[in-house]
Amino acid sequence: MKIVALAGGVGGAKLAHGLAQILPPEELTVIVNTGDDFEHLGLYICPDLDTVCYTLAGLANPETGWGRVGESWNTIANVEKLGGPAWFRLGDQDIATHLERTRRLKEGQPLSQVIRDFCRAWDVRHTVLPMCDSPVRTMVDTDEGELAFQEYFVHRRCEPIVKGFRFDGAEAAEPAPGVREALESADAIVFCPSNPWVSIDPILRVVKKINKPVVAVSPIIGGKTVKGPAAKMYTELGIEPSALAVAMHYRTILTGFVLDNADLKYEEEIKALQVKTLVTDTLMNQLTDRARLATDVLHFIGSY
Ligand code: FO1
Repeated sequence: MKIVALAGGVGGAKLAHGLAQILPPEELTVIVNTGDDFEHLGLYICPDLDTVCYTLAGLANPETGWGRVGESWNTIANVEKLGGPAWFRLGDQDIATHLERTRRLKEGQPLSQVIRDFCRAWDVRHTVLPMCDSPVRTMVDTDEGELAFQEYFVHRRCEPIVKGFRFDGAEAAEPAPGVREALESADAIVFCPSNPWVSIDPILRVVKKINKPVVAVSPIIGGKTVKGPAAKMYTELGIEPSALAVAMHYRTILTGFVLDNADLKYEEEIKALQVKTLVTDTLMNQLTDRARLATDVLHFIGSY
């Protein structure tokens, strides 16, 4: 069964990892949000791509979900000592990724090629694609004005009140090489449990249309997000955060929806949207949970 997974950061990477443990490399393509990318300390940083690649490679920091396992922080500590911007915590091993990516991009290599080469070096055998090669920047409209995504997310710790989002460059962006082909040859598309507003929406804005069955896994469990500000964003936008709100968010393209046992009460309302449902344990606290949830999702798709 050929699957394309759309993913943002940590939650998305976990399910992508689960899918990668079950599907052979030729049956899984992960398309990753690049709206969070930014330039910092002269380096080109792709947090979601790196999180997905490190996770699939078994190199991710298990505590944060982003960055590298066994990391040291000498460089950023010295940047801080010199009075530089140390609010975005770049580890020493991670900096090598940004240095080499920046060098290659400056040479004129497209991001998709850089990621393909990095995946080969890290022994990631499934295909990981950026949503596009041209820069797209997620901008967060807040009560304190418009903020670049990492400024809002990391520097301001998601404190400003969200009023909306803009994906600068998304309309004009062409999907990266391989993205359209993967979507066309897929049996189904899985929206990983990533933030609908700032992880999945930017990808959808770039790929523009999907003509395949779409199964989304809710990133909201019991009204809360496991990690990140999705629930806070729903509240600030005047929508009660819930699995139902996520299903409503995707309703025009959704064929199936996976929600947690804790949200069973929403199943009938989601079914009423003409969406098939799977109610299961969606928390991925342990490594083994990833393959378990991926198996559930694939069985659900297979039962269509
Ligand atoms: N997230 C943080 O909350 N604080 C950080 O200092 C931070 C550093 C960082 C460095 C490299 C990287 O690839 C990711 C990093 N992240 C950090 C995570 C990242 O900014 C967000 O999780 C995503 O952009 C949202 O998906």
